[in-house]
Amino acid sequence: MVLPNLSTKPVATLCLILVFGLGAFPGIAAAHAYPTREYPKAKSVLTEAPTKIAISFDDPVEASFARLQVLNDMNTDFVAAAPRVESDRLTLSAPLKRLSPGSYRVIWSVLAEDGHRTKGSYTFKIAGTN
Ligand SMILES: [Cu+2]
Repeated sequence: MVLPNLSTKPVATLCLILVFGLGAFPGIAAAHAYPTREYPKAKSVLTEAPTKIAISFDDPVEASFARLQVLNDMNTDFVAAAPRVESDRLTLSAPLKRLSPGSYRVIWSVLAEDGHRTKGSYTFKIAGTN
């Protein structure tokens, strides 16, 4: 017989650390959503401007509580419409306005189905003369 031992699972441990760290009630923390894939990729240098941004997570995310920004160095947001969750329920995406060569910072925040919010940011570049 195999008894489940949550304390040996990194995800569950992380979840508990975050729950206690934020002072939230200690519930059963099952499924924080963390990114598994990003487009454009973090720290990538693109030769053509992407027309959309997409981040996939390891657990389903709620569209209505998702936030997504793509900021240039003047803090102008180039996300063209409210982000939506694709049919896989894991991928958050949004169309982008026309991006010029330069550096961009992606800032995201999502609510997983276990009610826990995760957030993060990363940068990418578009090569070219600017
Ligand atoms: Cu969680």
